[in-house]
Amino acid sequence: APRYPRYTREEVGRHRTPQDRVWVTHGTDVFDVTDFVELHPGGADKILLAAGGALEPFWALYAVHSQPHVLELLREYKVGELSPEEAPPAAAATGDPFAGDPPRHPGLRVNSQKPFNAEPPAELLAERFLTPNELFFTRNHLPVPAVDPGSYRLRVEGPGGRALSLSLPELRSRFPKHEVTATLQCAGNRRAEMSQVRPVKGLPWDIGAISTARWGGARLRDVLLHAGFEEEREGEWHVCFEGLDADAGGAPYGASIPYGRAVSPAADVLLAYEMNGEELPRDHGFPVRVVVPGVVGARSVKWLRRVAVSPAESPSHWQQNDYKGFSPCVDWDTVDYKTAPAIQELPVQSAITHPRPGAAVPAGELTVKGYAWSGGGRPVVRVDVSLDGGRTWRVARLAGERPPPERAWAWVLWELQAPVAAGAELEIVCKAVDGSYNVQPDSVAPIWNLRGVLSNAWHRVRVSVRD
Ligand code: HEM
Ligand code: MTE
Ligand code: MO
Repeated sequence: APRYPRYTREEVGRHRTPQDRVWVTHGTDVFDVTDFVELHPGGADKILLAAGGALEPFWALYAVHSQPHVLELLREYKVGELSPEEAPPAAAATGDPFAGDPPRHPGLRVNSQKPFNAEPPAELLAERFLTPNELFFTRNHLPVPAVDPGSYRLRVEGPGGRALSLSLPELRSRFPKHEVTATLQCAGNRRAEMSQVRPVKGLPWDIGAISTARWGGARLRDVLLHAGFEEEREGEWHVCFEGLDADAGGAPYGASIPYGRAVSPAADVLLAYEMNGEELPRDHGFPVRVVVPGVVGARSVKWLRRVAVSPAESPSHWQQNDYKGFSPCVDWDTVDYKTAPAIQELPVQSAITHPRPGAAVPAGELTVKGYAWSGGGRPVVRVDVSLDGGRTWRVARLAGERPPPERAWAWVLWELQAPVAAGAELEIVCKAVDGSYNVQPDSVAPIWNLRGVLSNAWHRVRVSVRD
């Protein structure tokens, strides 16, 4: 007879809170770590992210756990083993266009499974300057295409240049590898706050539809110049991108950027094949994606199949009829997408990642943490934090080095320490200022829009201080 009771993964999954007991698995062992949660050196909030499931995907992000004393400690909490019949889940039913999607990190907060849309939990979002690939937010409109890197070709074409068809080895060897650290943000980041004012159409992103990576690839500029396109062109020109993901009618995901940005050496636009030193993960565009620093995520087309120079913007739905901003007075009966420009550079943004709304924080020294970023390469020059709803302010400490002027493509992480008294109710607020002295609006209602994009009002988090 086994020394320990046997459990299924489903049974383990019912233990996710201290009330229901906190269970985790490691290998085939099951642990009840409820009594360790408050003792965890990395914090109770982090350990709870793994509650009800496997520790390995989280420990893979924090090497501090690969020490013998951590496993020894864990062993004390063993309560069972996984049933031997616990096989990996059966392959998804055929006919499901999403059946070929890649596996994902269990820590992601999923806003939609099919297509897959997910954000890192706020507890991990700004822990590191570079977001680990497994936690980088994912915004897919369609199933993830399965691309054979051997037969992959990138087509480049349009009037004024030679047509190219580049294999992956050609893209890697013919053009110098250029590396850029850039933040991508979805136009819908923080949409959930906008829906609280009035319902909007779209995924209810919290504050995590933003992430930062070090991207490596060929400069789009180098590829265009190699194809013979001139640096200066008369008239209006755009560079259109198409993905290998297509809707039921065969229309690919597409977007475009102005020609000037595409060829500018200062704009750092990449055809990226690397993300944080690894090959691009499937969810983020394997084998090649566009990265347009300082510009809304929607233009950084993944699974890139075609680059076309054109006198018109991309005809794609996502360029023409989505990702545009409107007045709060415009509704679904009156909206005319032709009247608004496509979003390119994004406005200044910031959010509080710690503490979380509704938290009860200990009295004494409170640490408030968050991120701030602005579009167009504008640096964040200051982040103001208030603990009393915006009546009084302090200046947060910005972490990291000063970015090159006009090329501040990456977010800054910031922190503020302040004493807080037992029993107090705090409304923590943050707002950032960029290099053009652009500021965030103080409230959501005046920037409300029917698609819930460009949501960048002061971020407000209410917490209480424990007695
Ligand atoms: C640190 C145990 C789950 C994040 C530690 C340390 C131990 C530990 C013993 C201190 C290691 C040292 O400094 O030598 C455990 C156990 C877990 C667990 C037994 C599960 C039962 C998690 C999870 C996360 C996490 C799920 C993240 C999502 C961290 C972090 C630290 C840490 C960030 C470093 C804290 C610091 O040095 O400031 N953990 N951990 N842990 N853990 Fe965990
Ligand atoms: N490219 C393709 N081919 N298909 C897509 O659905 N989504 C876009 C953009 N590129 C998308 C795409 C949107 S709206 C965003 S915000 C970013 O990819 C997200 O990139 P990520 O999933 O790597 O975070
Ligand atoms: Mo997006």
